[in-house]
Order: sequence, then C-alpha cells, then structure tokens
Amino acid sequence: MTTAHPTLEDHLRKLPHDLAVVLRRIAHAGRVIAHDVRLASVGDIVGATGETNVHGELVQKLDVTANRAMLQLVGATGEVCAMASEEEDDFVALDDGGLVVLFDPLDGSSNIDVGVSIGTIFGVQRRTSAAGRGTEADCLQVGTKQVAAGYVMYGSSTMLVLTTGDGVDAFTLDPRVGEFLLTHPRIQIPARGKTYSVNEGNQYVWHDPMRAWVAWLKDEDKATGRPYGLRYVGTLVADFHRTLLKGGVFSYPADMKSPHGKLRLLYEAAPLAMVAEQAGGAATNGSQRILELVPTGLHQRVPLYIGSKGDVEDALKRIQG
Ligand code: FBP
Repeated sequence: MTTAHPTLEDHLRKLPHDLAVVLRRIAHAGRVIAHDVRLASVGDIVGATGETNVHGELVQKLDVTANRAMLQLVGATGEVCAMASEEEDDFVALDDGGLVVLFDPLDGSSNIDVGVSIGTIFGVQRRTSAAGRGTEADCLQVGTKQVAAGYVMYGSSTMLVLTTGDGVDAFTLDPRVGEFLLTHPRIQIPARGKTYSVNEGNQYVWHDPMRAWVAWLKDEDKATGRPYGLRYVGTLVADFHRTLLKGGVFSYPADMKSPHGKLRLLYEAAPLAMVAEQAGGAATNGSQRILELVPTGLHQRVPLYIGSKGDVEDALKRIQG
C-alpha cells in the first residue's frame, strides 16, 4: 500500500529553522512515547511510581518516561532556553536558544492502566529575556504569544495535531515507516456540535449557572438541536480531539471544591485554546478568552469552556447569567 500524503517534514520545511527543529523533536518524543504506550503492561511500564507530583497526584511510570523523553529530546536541540512541564516543580533553564516549550508529557494519567487514549500537550513561545539561560518570565507569557501549539494523541492511531498560527493540521503516524503523514489538513471545527463533554459526577459541587447550562443542554428543543449527547473520556486530549473534529463543547469549570478549576493554563488550556481558535472555535474561562489570560504561576489552574464557537457562546450566555 502506498500513500500520497504529504509528511510532517514537508510541513516543517516552511517554518523558521529553530521552530522546525523543535517541532521535529516534539514529534520524535511523540513517537518514543507512543512506543512505550503500546508496550504498556507487557513492558512493565504501567502503574504508579509511588511518588506524588507538585499537584499532589500519584505519578505513573509512563509520566516519568514521557517527561524524560520530552526534556531530553527537545532540550538537546540547542534552540530552547527554558522548558516547563506538569511533572516538574520548577521550570528547567537551558541553553541560549530562542524558544520556550511548555508541556504536559502525559495527559490523562488515570487512563494509562486501562488502555484508553492519552496524550502529550505542548505550547511553544519565543523568549522575552535578552540572552543566556531562560527565565521564569520567559515561561509566563500570555497565550496569544504562542508561536506553535498542539498535542500528540495516543489512541487507536497516534496523531499529531499542530498549529503554527496558520490553521490546524493533523498528522497520523504511519507505524510502518515511523513517519507522520498529513491526514487531516486545515481542520475546521463545526460551528455547533451535538455533544457536551463534562464530568457530570461533579454536579454536587457545581455553581448554579453551570447546573442550569448543563440542564439546558439536556432539554428537548428541536430548533436548537437539543438535547445534546454526553461524551466524556476523562482525557482532555481525547475529549478535545473529538470536539475539534465533530464539534460540541468541553468544559472543566470552577466549582465549590476547586475555585480555579482543575486544568492547567500554560500547558493544557492555552495550547488547546490556540488550536481551537485556529480551527474557528473558541476557548474561555467563563469571562475572558483563555489566550488573553496573563499567567502568574507555572502550574496555575483555570476553568475551561472550549469547542465550537456557537456552543461556547451558549455556555457563556448561561454561566454569566
Ligand atoms: P492529568 O494531567 O494529571 O492526567 O490530569 C488532567 C486530566 O486527566 C484531563 O486529561 C481530564 O480532562 C481531567 O483530568 C479529568 O478529570 P476528572 O477525572 O476530574 O474528570
């Protein structure tokens, strides 16, 4: 079987040299992580390490190997001055490169042991400090400054979804040759979808407007396509990816237990917000565009409503009252 799909390499050739080098290495790390994910129980790399991370969550063995793959492969390019990871308390200062990479090495950790889709999320910025090793301020930049963002999803296939500020393209890994092929060019998220994606088991701690919005989604009204169906994997990458391709809305709101929500601004919400907007969708924390939020901490959490423009607008109307 042959294929005429352009490759990721064809795509990277059009980008500035340093950005292409870094994205090529992120794809390389994605292939390494995909391999480990496929080995799973057979390779004794599932299960917890016995340690907890900066967020108080149990660290899984695959979290560690994925984090190491990203830090070592991307860090060795010489093009990166700082990296920040969900699995590192502090940012990692590197060489004199011009780029900053923020990432969640393995999103959806709780799904590792059960063979459900997981992913790696990344955002890339240009440094703001003058020269030398990167600083924390290089990492704490507003989302609109991202020069690239995306994710690698380890699902029924391994897929790299990428934006460099000129639309969104998805590349599927051809495991026969280890090449990412352009299978989903110029992705456009439908203006509205038919599904909502939220952990509805948290309803007991939701604020009233959130409850009212979800109840509204489940009401019958043919004119507005309701009721919506519920889809929830519990891996942000997977829930977002489905929403990107099919439309609809994903939310992890602030609630009475988690006043800032659960998800992280710098390496979860902001990269996916760039992808969503570049595909014609929207992303908000309930009052502001995610991409305009000024970060104050590396591991800052943020409420998230993301997906089809029409569905995010409906959410805003209802949660803002
Ligand atoms: P990790 O980065 O620790 O995996 O946590 C993030 C996450 O797993 C998201 O992928 C997902 O959307 C969310 O948590 C699910 O949370 P919950 O289990 O509370 O619904």
